[in-house]
Amino acid sequence: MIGTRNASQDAISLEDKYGAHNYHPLPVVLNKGEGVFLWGVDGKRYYDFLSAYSAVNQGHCHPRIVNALIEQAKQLTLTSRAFYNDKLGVAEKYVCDTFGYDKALFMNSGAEANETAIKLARKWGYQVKGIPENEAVIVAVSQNFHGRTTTIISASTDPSARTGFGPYMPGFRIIPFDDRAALESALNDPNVCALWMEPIQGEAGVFIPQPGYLKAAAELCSRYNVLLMADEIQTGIARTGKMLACDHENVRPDLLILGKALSGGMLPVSLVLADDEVMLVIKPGEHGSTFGGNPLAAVVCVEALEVVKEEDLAGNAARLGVVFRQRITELISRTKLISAVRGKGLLNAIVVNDTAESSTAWDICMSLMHEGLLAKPTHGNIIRLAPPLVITEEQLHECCDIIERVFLAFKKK
Ligand code: IF1
Repeated sequence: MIGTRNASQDAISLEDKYGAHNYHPLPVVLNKGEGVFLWGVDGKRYYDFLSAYSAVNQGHCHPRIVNALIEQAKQLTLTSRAFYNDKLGVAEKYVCDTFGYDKALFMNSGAEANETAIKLARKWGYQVKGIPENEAVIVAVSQNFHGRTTTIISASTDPSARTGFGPYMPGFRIIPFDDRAALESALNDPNVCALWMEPIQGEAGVFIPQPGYLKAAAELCSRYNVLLMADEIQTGIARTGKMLACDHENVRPDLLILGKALSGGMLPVSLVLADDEVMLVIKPGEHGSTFGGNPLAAVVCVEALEVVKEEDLAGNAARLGVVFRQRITELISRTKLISAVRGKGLLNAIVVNDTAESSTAWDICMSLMHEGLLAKPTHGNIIRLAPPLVITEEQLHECCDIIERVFLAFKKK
């Protein structure tokens, strides 16, 4: 055991000495993943209740997706878009058919997909809506999270995401999330080209808007000729119990932004889907990326989505999400430490009954870790709980037993 303790400490020390300090990870060093499980270098097995921020909805190292990756990696991984390859068009057709759009633009990170959507919306605003050049406005909502680039954080209301990184990109107007009146007054500005939001706010702490808000937003966008850009990078790919969170209200965004589980956690793949009127405003040479649309990502993306469909991960997430929230609701009646549980499908959060500045949520996650379950607080006192969507009901109950044990035994510091 000494050996593995040193292995853990060595890994942590290496990152501390040679890596940027842009994260504060839980003190666990992992070296293996399979399905809902992760293993530490000491051989301890954990349930993963973060799913790499919903990038491994299909479970860690899903064999079908790994095999697709390996076979393509032996054949051809990257051509750049200077030439065609035999896999990208197949993947573009597959995602257009899957999500119901005319065209797809593959990128790599979620932030890049959001940046792509911003460029498409602005250019559509000038060329189609007739907004005067350089005056396009994109309406975003408070407590948003769309990525870490300097343009994206220009629309952020989170000081930790934006402070110290100015000057900021102009052209964003922030309105309160889940506020219909604010929507109406913002969208009737003729210079507004798009409304940009997550259907459910993940990073903010799993905030679900009032029923009908998304539908109302779509209707107002249609009335004022504004594009609805839905960032489903975290809520998409079956996480909330339907293929897309927008599906819960039958809303079809004008730009659909995907990432994370699009590759089952194998490699960065992101995507913007839109119809021709929007997508074709970008002409050859006006946008791109070295790895965007590479054949390896294209093959992995198709297999990752096939797994979601064939294993009915949305149905599993819907069904087990109800079981999870019932279990935690029962627990609330037995502890003063939880003030709420909320979520949709298997994107859930527990609100710890303490201040955001307290270390209680962190301390609880440390106890969960010792009991074999990995989760991490977001924004102080909120613990996001999002296992891979391949989890079984039996495993979910075992995890709820762990959560229950930890909360009932926990003593605040
Ligand atoms: C970090 C958060 C989650 C996202 C949504 C775009 C992106 C993300 C809705 C950007 C990425 C990740 C980024 C990672 C931690 C994680 C996160 F806490 F930061 F906000 F999930 F909630 N839209 N979220 O959730 O995609 O460029 O990362 O591929 O930056 O700390 P990316």
